[in-house]
Amino acid sequence: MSGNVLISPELISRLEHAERVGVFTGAGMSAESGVPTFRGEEGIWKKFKPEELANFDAFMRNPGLVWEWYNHRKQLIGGITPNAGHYALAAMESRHRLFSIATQNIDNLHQRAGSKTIHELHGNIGRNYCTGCGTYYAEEQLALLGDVPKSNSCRGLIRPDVVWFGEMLPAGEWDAAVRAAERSDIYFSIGTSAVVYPAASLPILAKSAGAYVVEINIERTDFSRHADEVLPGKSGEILPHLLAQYARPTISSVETH
Ligand code: BJW
Repeated sequence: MSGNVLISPELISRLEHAERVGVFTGAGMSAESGVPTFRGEEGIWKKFKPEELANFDAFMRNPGLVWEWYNHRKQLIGGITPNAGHYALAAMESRHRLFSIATQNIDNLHQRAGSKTIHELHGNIGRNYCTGCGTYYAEEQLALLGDVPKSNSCRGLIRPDVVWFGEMLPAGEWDAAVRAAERSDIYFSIGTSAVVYPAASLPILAKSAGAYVVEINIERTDFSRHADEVLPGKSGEILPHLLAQYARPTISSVETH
């Protein structure tokens, strides 16, 4: 329970004075909204094989299977809403001069909760593009193109705009996330097992650049021992509790890192 989590007076005081706050989120952030995480007993990778679903070669070998999986997840994500943790982060944004979220999640829930500065490291399940000509296709257009959609112009396979294993992260989003990590006074690592690179290097980067780094997770992770403070528990409970603990006037225009 969040009520039992000890948030240090140091963290509260730091938040009250922090100009630059960076946040890094993973699947656990959306777990309380009903999005399954990847690892752990109930994780996606217990039921499905990443090597069959989350890399480009697998997609080219069996696009129907990969699309079936993404359509299932699109449907699931379409039927859920952001949780109290997403809303707390959105509210925190207006309290600090520089505030940004680097998310590994593709579910759009930070956007839907009202967060403005978001760096999507692993793409977004709501976008799709052609592997041949690069044309982007909206969801409504995709619905008209069948189970294995192909581009109208070049007949190339259309794929979800997500980052699979072995693929580079979008350069602009990555560079912005690195900049934010390097410039933060406080950096949060929330709901991620911190095992997938290069994303998992962000909290380490923030720490080496001098940030006070806080982890929020229901379990200990590879990163826990590097954190200045670990808040054990659910992000949907801890973040609203944290927000209620510190007072800072809201700032009408927030700059990005
Ligand atoms: C809660 C909670 C609650 C639960 N509250 N907490 C060998 C060969 C090839 C590549 C590699 C290799 N070795 C290393 C690599 C690199 C590879 C990598 O890191 N692999 C490791 C797994 C070994 N990385 C890549 O390939 C990346 N690209 C890259 O490196 O490019 C350079 C390169 C180019 C060419 C060749 C090689 C390198 C790309 C990584 C892309 C990851 N893609 C996915 C799928 C995205 C699309 C989709 O969703 O369909 O991204 S995989 C999956 O893992 C997804 C996630 O974003 C990512 C991270 O997972 P996350 O978010 O941390 O989730 P979980 O489930 O792991 O953790 C959830 C946490 O929440 C847990 O800790 C819970 O305790 C906690 N929790 N409820 C708080 N309520």
